Amino acid sequence: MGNREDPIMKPKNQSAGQAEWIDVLIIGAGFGGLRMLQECRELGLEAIILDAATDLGGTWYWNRYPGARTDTESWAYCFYFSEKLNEQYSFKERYATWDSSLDYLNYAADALDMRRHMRFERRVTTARYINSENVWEVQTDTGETYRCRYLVSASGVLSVAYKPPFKNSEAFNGKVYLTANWPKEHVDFAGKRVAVIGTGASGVQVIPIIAHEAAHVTVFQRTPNYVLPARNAPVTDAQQRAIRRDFHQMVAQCRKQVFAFPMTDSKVALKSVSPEEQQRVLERGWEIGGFQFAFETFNDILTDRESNAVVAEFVRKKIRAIVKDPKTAEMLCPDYALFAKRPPLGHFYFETFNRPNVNLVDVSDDPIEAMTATGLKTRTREFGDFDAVVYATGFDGGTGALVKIDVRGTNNQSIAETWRKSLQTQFGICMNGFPNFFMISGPQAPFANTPMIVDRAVTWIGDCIRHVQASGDTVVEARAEACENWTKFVQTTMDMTVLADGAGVNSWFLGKNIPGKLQAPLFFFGGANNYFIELEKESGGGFKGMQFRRPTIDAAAA
Ligand code: NA7
Repeated sequence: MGNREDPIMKPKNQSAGQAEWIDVLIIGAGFGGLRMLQECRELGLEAIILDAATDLGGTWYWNRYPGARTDTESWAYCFYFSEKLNEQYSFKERYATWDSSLDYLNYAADALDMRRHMRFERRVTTARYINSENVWEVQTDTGETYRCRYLVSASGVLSVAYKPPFKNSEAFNGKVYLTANWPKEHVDFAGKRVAVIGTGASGVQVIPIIAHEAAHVTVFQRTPNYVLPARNAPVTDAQQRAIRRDFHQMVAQCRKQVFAFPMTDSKVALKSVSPEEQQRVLERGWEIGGFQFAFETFNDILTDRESNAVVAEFVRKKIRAIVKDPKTAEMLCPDYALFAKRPPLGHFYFETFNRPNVNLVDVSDDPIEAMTATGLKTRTREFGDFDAVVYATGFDGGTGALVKIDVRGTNNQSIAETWRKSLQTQFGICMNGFPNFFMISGPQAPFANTPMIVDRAVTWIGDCIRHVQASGDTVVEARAEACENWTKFVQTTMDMTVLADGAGVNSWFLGKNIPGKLQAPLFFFGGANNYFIELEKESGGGFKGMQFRRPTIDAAAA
């Protein structure tokens, strides 16, 4: 048996170069990184977090554009491991703004005294696994080298912004903003003529806010979205008391829900009720707002195309009823299945197109090709006179952040090269050929309420490390067969839903939004609840999908 008192035997040559030894090196100071830090404490391991930003926050550090907020209820967008932590915190609104989310993360980091384990303004550039020593050697853009036993990536699902490479992009004389990398200073749009490119969740949030301030906003839309009404509201004192009282029920509810939201999935199939009842239930869901519209109404919206079509038409009717100009309304109506793309939550999004200072340009058949000194050109038209262009054009999701780091495994193979050929993981957490390396919300994990996915994944990682320590081995790696099986399961479960239709509408769930990217399901959509069950089966069953061993002594290095 291994040494349980001192689980990590530090390599003897830790002084090699100027490398600093740490048991666990975590990349990223967002929800995932902080949750992992907490787990390391429970494991008795020394950990540090490295982050490129000047402070913690991850997504909420970078996406500080006006209107940015969560699409999950704030009281369920939290750390779940400590009831006490949340008892002392007051959630302000149903959906937390970016700065409220940052406030919560800062509050948690301070309350748990985590800050001293974080180092900022360091971007991890390379990470190499050294077989003979069973260590990861990690380098940063500041020239630091670290050596660690476990490398954990909490680098984010949507952290590498995508900016389309329009021709002459330097030609524009006005200001250029990216929602995913918004300036810290206030941006004043008063009296300005603004172009917004992109109508995904970020565009949908930023457009109504800019429209209130700017002289004019031109929205360039490639694909319309099913924007569901968020129905945001302040959290009242009575609600706050109920949130505290019902914390454990809320956690249990999230664990059972398909997207880990604090709601209860409907047990009724749309097809099983009359058309009148369908409309009545959908109307109620629309009034409640949020993702309750999709999950608390009927249980076959994601899996039955005919049921989905009824709900899609219901939303289109709402769009036509809200938007006064019939031509604009038609442009805003999606014609694909609801959920084939990630439906955003809106805060008076469709209403914004009734404002006299907002117009919509459809670029679906006439793509934007180039920037000009005053604006942009599509294939057939030119749009000028802009003071600012806002790119809300999405992310290289799922794999983007890790591909940017030169991560190399047992045979010096890089993650980027591996994923260019094929994406295979065990639960989106670990991979064959990359020992002692874990991803929090990596590709093929569910895309759902992030803090809950993070919480379950980190619990699993913690259990896996405990298993290593108890076994006396020091190397843990996913078995190739387990990764193949998980990949098949990810594909099969996706094919059972309308999300597979995303292939036809540039869905970033499938990597379709990034030219040249491997096209494969980047997320598990077989239900967050089922994912949690799979994780528990694997850890409870002794980690059969993982290989535990001693380090391989490589002849060249010996
Ligand atoms: P999304 O959802 O990927 O949205 C990006 C938007 O940008 C989307 O409307 C794209 O159109 C549009 N886009 C991208 N490239 C172009 C070009 N070349 N021309 C015109 N329009 C373009 O990213 P978000 O940041 O909004 O949201 C991502 C997630 O972050 C979100 O779901 C939340 O979970 C948080 P397309 O639809 O591809 O035709």
